[in-house]
Amino acid sequence: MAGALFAWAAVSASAQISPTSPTTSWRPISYGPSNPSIPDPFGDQQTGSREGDIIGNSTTPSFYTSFYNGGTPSLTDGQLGFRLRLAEQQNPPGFSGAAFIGIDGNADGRLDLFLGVNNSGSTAQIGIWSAGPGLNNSPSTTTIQNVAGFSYSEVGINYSWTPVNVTIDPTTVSYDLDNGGNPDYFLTFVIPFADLVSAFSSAGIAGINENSIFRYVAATATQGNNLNQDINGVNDGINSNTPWDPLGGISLPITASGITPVPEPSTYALLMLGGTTLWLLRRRRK
Ligand SMILES: [Ca+2]
Ligand SMILES: [Ca+2]
Ligand SMILES: [Ca+2]
Ligand SMILES: [Ca+2]
Repeated sequence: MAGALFAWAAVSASAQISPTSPTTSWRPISYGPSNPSIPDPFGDQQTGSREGDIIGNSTTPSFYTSFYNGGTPSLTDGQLGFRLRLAEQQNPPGFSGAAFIGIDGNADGRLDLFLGVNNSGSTAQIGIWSAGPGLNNSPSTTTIQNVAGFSYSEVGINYSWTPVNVTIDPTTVSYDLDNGGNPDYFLTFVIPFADLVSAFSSAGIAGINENSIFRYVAATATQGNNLNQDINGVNDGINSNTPWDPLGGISLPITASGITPVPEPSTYALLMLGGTTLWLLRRRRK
């Protein structure tokens, strides 16, 4: 697979990630050939305020990643960051909900771990949570452990809640994409990559490194143990039992370091077709 990778100009790989750095040093995470910029409609959050409404359209990404390789030959150190575009800030100031990035790290369609921010309880934290006992292959089967395996205080070097302006998003065409009358906000967080590798190992997935191929689900929540607010790439769908892939709620494969793998087109088409066919067969049998 490594030979099939093409090098992406990794603008952010050589410097520590700054949570307030401009979007030009972040990579949009793609959900499909027709959705290169990961749109998500505004106003489709199922509960809670518009502070948890993920927004993006065909020219303005809703979801970004950034990777720093640690400046060493090791493939398991450095930092991994994520950024979501949300519709607005509501009182009180600061991000008051939760946001999770679910990762399928072994290509079986099931989310294995969740990275994210949980400001919904008494202690605001960035964390890595194990998946719970559910199937974790669709919104309605997703479960998240209550207690984080790794947690971090939110400080300037790993967290930012910043209104969208010309400094942080120099290329945007609108600072208020949802036309709600209030500036959009970026929620950005960064975790040590070695802790993610360790969490995967604890989840029974060994050998994860910066070249491992992930697929991401991004969602907001009003509480820490499920995805009950807004799923990126999907209009509504919070209670759906449609698997992530046919639902459109999971990214295309991307390495931890932010490179898009290029599989043999025929292989990839077969994989996609296989997953969808299985799902259709299963539905028909009900
Ligand atoms: Ca939305
Ligand atoms: Ca998995
Ligand atoms: Ca807005
Ligand atoms: Ca959505």
